Amino acid sequence: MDIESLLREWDGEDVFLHHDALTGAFIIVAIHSTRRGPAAGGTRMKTYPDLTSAVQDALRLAGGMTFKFAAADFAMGGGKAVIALPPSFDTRERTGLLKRYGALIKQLGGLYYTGPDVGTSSADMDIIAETGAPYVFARTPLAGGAGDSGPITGLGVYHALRATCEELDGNPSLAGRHVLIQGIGSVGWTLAGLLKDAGAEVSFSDIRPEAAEQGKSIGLRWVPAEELYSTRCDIFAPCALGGILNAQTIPQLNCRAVAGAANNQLATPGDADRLLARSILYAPDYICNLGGAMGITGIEALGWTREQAEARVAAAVTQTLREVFALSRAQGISTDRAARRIVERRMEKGRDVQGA
Ligand code: PPY
Repeated sequence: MDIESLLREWDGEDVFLHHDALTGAFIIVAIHSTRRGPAAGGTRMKTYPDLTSAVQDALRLAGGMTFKFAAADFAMGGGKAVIALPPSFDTRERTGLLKRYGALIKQLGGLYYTGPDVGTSSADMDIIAETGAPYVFARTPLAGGAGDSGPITGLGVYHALRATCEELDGNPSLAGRHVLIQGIGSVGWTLAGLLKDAGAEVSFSDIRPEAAEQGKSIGLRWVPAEELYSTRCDIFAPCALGGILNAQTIPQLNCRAVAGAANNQLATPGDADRLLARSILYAPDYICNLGGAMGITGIEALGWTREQAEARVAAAVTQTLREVFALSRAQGISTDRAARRIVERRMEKGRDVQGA
């Protein structure tokens, strides 16, 4: 796929492309939908094989944000930014690049609000906000923000696992269930802790060598990467990068359900049907992981306390997943398709509310 076809086929509103001549980085800001409110979504910063894959990632992630906010029934639209670093990026250039990126956000004048994603942190949000304020979520508490979005995202994913267990056999408890987590970064780590506390058996895999020791130190069982997909477990929880549910991996899966934090887990929409055909229950990713975006924006933009945010995230994830599972069961359609129908209904409602 080339950039021209990607843009022509995209169902979003706007894409901004900026070349940062000082570093050679490309910045892509994708505004998927402002129908329900200003477009919000994190900034992903990493190197990509080429500009086309960076644009493709930005477009797909932005669409996911629209779904996430609509699923949460939240008055916010979907957007996402990608900072595609050159292969030879000098990390001493990072702060300058983030400040110039902030200036770009400022220029957009509130069309797009950013936050953290893979490759960026709350400390980075502080730097971006030096020029990009006030359109930056999840700054550090010292700078007046709500801090890391990982823990509240992880809490939402935990409730997604409970709703998934409930759908499997009527019992939401995680006690005695075997969960396999792919990636124990900020979100996976929170999830692992909550699962252990609930009495689950937790295994994990992570491509970072230091993570193996970290996980084992709290009693998680290490699974080597080559055994990851075929390991027998109750729930497989992808909490790393996207595209991992595909024609190669789905036939290997040895689990009853998939529910995790990673964005864009399905490589293609058809992979949802592949899971359905194998009777593996799939909890759509953008519902499982809506806690970060909903919780942080709720605290910062709507003045929720952390306790209120946690309660609302738990309720939004649980209720939406229950609706999705019920529709999927009633109509014999994949959970992905069911979730899209439900979200589209909420999008229509958003249009009425705002009189657009
Ligand atoms: C996501 O959920 O994928 C995000 O982009 C995280 C986010 C978005 C907006 C504010 C805070 C966190």
